[in-house]
Amino acid sequence: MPPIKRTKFKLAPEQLLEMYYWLKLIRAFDERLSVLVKQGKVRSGVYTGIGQEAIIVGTCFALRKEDFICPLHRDLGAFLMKGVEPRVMMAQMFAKATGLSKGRDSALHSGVSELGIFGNTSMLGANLPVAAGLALTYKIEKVDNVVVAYFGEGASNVGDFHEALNFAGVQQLPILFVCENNQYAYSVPIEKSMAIDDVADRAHGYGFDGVAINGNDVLAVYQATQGALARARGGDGPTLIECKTYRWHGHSEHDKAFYRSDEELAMWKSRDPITTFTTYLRTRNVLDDDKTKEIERKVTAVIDEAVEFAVNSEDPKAEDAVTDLYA
Ligand SMILES: Cc1ncc(C[n+]2csc(CCOP(=O)(O)OP(=O)(O)O)c2C)c(N)n1
Repeated sequence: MPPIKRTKFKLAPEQLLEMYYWLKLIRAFDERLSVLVKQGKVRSGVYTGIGQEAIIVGTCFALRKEDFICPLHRDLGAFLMKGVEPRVMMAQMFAKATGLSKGRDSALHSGVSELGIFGNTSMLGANLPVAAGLALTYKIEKVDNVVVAYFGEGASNVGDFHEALNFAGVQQLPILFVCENNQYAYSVPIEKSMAIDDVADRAHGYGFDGVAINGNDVLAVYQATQGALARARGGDGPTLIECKTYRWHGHSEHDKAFYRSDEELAMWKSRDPITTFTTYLRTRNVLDDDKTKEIERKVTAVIDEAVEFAVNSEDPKAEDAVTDLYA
């Protein structure tokens, strides 16, 4: 292979390839789920994040194990990057006894506290005040961990969002608010729900920085996250990073997304975060055909194994429904 050209942010070629692997794995996980749901094998609503992978990879890649994330319905990839095994995540979507919540929720609300993953609730924005509370704990305990809370641009119109940002700004909390602005809240386009262009501007009203970036550029997301994390760890409070992106599929797999045009989808597909990053890696000689094949083979093997595990796992037993309950 020709010599590797200097790459951004002092990331070693191995780290860039690791990012590439995660992008491919998360895409493949969602794509497989999309097929499985149509085959009637998935017992959960499926809200794929296809097209938005750079946000999860760029943010999670910058985290320490101790940092906490509060992911959304579209962020299964964040679970994987934080350390949930793909087979366990798949079993979760199949509502099997081997899944994270042992088949006892609708699959999208489980958390894993040992891995720093907060279980989200269905109410949009409701995770944000909880995330701020978690960040307050870090401040009180004087540890330099950070909380990363994800939300959609739709959720930024909900009261909880504003309360959480206000509190985080007043308390200078170590928290990073990551907006995955995929242009639609279900069928509602952003211009019908907001009178401003950038969700990022909302941070200024609460006394901290908000930046709007290309959410399809994994390195831009990584760079913005690194800066925000350094400020949070150093006691300089929160940051809002708005990542402009697009979801390729409907809101969920049962939504055909007739409310948007083919041209719009095609335009955003031309900005595919994986294709863009592939070009970057190839022009710098970090990635070649052999490496691509090797990574693709690995991804397929991981997903195949995950599906096999989920298919062959036991269903939950009725009598176990009352275990693990809090009094
Ligand atoms: C408070 C509240 N209102 C409405 C809903 C119904 N709902 C679920 S997802 C969704 C759209 C969310 O859009 P956004 O926050 O932009 O995230 P995205 O799904 O686009 O990633 C809506 C309206 C809800 N879950 N909670």
